[in-house]
Amino acid sequence: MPDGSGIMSEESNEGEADVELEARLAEQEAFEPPESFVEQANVTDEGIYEEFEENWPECWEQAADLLSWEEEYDAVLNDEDAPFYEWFTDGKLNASSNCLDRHVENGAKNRAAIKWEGEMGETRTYTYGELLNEVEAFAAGLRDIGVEEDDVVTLYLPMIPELPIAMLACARIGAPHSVVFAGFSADALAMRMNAADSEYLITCDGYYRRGDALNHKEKADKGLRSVDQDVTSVVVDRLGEELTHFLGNDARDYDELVAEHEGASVEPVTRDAEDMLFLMYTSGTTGEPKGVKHTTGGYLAYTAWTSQAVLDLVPEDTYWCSADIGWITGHSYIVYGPLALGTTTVMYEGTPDYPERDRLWEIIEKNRVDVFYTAPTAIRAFMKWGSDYPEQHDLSSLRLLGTVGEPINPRAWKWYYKHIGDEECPIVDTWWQTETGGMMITTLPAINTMKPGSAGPPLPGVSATVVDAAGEEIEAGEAGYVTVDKPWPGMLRTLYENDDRFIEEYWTEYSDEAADEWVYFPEDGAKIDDDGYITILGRVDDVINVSGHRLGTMEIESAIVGVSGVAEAAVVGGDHDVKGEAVYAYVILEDGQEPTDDMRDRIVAAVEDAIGPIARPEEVLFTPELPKTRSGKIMRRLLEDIASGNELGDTSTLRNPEIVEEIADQIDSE
Ligand code: 6R9
Repeated sequence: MPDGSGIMSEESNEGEADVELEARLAEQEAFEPPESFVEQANVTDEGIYEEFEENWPECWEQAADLLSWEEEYDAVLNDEDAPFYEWFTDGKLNASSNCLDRHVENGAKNRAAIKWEGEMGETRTYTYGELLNEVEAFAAGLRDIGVEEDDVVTLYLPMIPELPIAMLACARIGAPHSVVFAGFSADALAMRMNAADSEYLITCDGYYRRGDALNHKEKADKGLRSVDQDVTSVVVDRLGEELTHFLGNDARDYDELVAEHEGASVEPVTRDAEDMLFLMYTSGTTGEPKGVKHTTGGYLAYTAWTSQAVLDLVPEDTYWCSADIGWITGHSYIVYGPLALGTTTVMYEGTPDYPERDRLWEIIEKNRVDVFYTAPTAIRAFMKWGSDYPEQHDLSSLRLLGTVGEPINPRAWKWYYKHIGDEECPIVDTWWQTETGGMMITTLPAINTMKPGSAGPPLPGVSATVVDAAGEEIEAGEAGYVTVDKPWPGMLRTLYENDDRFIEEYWTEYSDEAADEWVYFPEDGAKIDDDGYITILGRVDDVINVSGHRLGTMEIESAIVGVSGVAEAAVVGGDHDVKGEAVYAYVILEDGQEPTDDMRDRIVAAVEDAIGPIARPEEVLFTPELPKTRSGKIMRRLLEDIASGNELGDTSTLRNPEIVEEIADQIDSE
């Protein structure tokens, strides 16, 4: 398993101030929540841990109470058919009305809901009133093109306001959305649309990346050619003159559709708490991405509650999560959690270094952002660029910082704490997954001591522990596996139309079916200390985490073996000082094939076509053989060590030990 404990090689061009910081902070292993923060925090009573434990599962009524229910639920939890748990059973609500209508009715009509920053400097602000109007108009438009309750609508959109608008419009009419990250390839789009039998696609002509206009529509059209069912699409005109806005046969223009339904009043459809809110495809051990199903009541209650307890959000806050809405972090903590609380949420279209490397700090200063949530990979990049960039800006509006997506090494944590938070903002290092819906392991910012590199204790009401291979709790300091032995409201309910795989993937390893004891296995390695703080060590399955993005090695391997001339491939993650992990591809060619640059280019292109540029291999290494055990299993651990430049472990159990040195030499010589 990759070592997330922070022992990564880091070069940096930091100046003298950082040398000082180094000296002062390097030794410090624990940080107390700053007094100024504690005084105003949402959750300050440490009794909450005991209270939730004693009162479980009723404690989760606190989360449900943050929502407006059309009909009260009968029971907090129904575990009769575990692990197919149900939360807030028979409760009725609508997610879009919880994120919009009730705030408008409660006097927040003119408060900003979304503040959007385009990469090229444009801005758009939607008040809660305006957002509701556009959501209603688009919801009417969706009905117009034929969308009915329970139809899955695929949203293949970049970071433009139409994405959350489309999500909320879907939620309004009870049509689950399936957002496909805009950076994914045409093939990845087609695979997800086919898997979800989705007959509707909302996409756009293009968008900006580092000042260049990218043609997104071409990719969407290419994907559609591989979709089995007939699809009706709506296309957002993002680029205007920059790109001619072709509409295919069935495609409708977003602006026209919204204009036609301007002023429409669309009653939010009453949804059962357990009705599907959305699907999100994520990588797993096998080649086929998993369609994680989230439902309306538990998910929305959980994201609202964690936004309040962990991100400390109040309606008056301007809050910014720099993730992409195409991933779960954006769903839960750009859209649903913050909007359910009536907060102002900031959205940024572009990259952190465009036009300059201070873009994020400029956005924070300009919008007076109170709470900022980002990924360790971004922090490591900022650290490399140096503290001059944040120093050019007034970041004093910040009250709380957060990280998510991968382990954060203590040096990056301390840099964030000092240079962005000015030692006055607590940092929450939040561990969770697409499947968990919301945060699971993190400190509560006004209550717990922070220990850089360690996410912290499980949240109140979350029963996570670290166990050994046999499921026994491990000693402090030893490495084991994270498990969760009680359900929680934000959990996935199943994998789309695949209950068997749901059980197999998450509930087999540590559960005792005969005893009806169900333990969720997230496939992460971890350590625990004497205070119950959990340090996540990284995935223990064939998933690699590149810049906080989950990629399945099998998906990448199957793209590579599809290249003509390739016989076999093994893909692993190797340590990378900014991305956390990077993709390393070990490739065996067919007899007579040469390891040329052209072959390497074709391999890289195949991976980009199958998944997208995020999966692009850092290195393609040609080898005559792969290290295999006597029983013929590829020793991935060794390939990871070679990629990471680690000392190589025991090779004596290999059938072909000599190959290891041969591959390692190849890396050294590059
Ligand atoms: C929210 C999200 C989930 C995987 C997860 C773990 C890693 C997430 C982390 C973390 C260490 C943290 N991960 N947060 N590792 N510390 N604070 O990222 O969901 O894309 O499904 O990835 O990310 O390995 O299993 P997802």
